[in-house]
Amino acid sequence: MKACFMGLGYIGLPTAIIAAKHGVDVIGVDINAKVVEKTNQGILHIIEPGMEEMLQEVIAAGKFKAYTTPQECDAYFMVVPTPFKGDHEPDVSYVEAATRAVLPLLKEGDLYVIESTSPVGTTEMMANIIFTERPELKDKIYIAYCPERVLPGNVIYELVHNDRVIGGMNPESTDKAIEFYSQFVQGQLHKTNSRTAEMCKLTENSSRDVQIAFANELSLICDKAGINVWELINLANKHPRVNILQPGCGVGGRCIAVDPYFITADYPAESKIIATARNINNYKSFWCAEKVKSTMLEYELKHSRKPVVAMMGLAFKPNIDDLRESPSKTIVGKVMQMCNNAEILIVEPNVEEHNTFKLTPYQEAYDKADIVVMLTAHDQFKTLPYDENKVILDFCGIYKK
Ligand code: SAJ
Repeated sequence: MKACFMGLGYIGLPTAIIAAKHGVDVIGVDINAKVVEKTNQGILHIIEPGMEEMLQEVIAAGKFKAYTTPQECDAYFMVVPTPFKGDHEPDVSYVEAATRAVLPLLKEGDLYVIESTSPVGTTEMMANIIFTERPELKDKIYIAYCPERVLPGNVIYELVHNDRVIGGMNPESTDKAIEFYSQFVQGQLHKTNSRTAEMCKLTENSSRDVQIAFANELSLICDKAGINVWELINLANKHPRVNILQPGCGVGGRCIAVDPYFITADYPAESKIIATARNINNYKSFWCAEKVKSTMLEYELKHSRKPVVAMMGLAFKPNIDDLRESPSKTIVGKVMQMCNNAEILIVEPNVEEHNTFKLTPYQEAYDKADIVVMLTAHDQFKTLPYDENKVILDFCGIYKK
């Protein structure tokens, strides 16, 4: 079987490489010519441990080649971004463009799969486009939705070992897609229909967002009540049926802070908790920035001089260098705007240079600072002893009990 992956990003490229590694003849397609060129040279344009070696292996074995346009294959996978436009309305135009690009190549017996996170009904919508343009293919090709659910940084393991949900437009399509994925997935492949599979992906990330919002709400209550939220959650989680997540300075990344909007945009009247959770998690970043501001003012009043402030961590979660959609970055931006000439030291030990922020090594920043703001729980920060002489705003539980 020859497979064509449309989109060589954080998910498309690793999936294409792993399929090739398991014996599938793979064509990788990206509209960005630089990405295609780099990929064919064996250079990984994303950060993913172990993946570059595997890319070089599958290129050398003649199992993988990247192009800027799709080539004729037996199976086509849409793994392109689904961002949002306007007021958090999902934008499926990339999925549609990728679908239209493979349309002329489709033939009887082919498999067409969408992996991109998509609003409910997208697979049906694309099937409609396919059959309108190519009516002779009606009931002659297999169409399914199969969302990815891997954690960046652990993709090689998770792509192979995680269970997957596969929803076809009909049972034959589900079976055909399962046949393909079972070539490299060792986790269980669960059968359903396309709408349920689409909703399942949105549900997974919304569930996490709602649970994080609960923890963030607790952190606001505890701040007012004079309770250590980390100790509280730790104690509450001793109950055998309670499992509260950790508060932080907001929710970042491309998935958890985005996917819930795919539900709220289409079902606004019904998705009250999901919408409120989004608002709470967004509000938490705003609250953190305000807290830094008021702490700086208090310091200035007390000491008659402006404090030196260390902002610790720009990445959207611990121990990664990914700053996309990072709440810490937003908070740092807000604090810089309102800092009133105070010295702000910005720290991100996983990044060498940043185009907007001047970075300071973490130990130096910590030593110099009067106010230390812990934004991302990087391991390096956990080595810094709690200094009673500094004001420490620990938004991510570096010093949790
Ligand atoms: N966060 C908290 N408190 C917590 C856990 C996380 O504030 O207790 C914050 C993090 O700091 C970060 C954000 O949430 O800002 C998201 O981090 P994450 O590790 O929860 O998720 P992602 O975005 O790296 O990956 C998620 C995963 N989804 C789930 O765990 C349900 C991953 O499996 C998905 O494949 C991915 O989204 C995706 O592509 O959808």
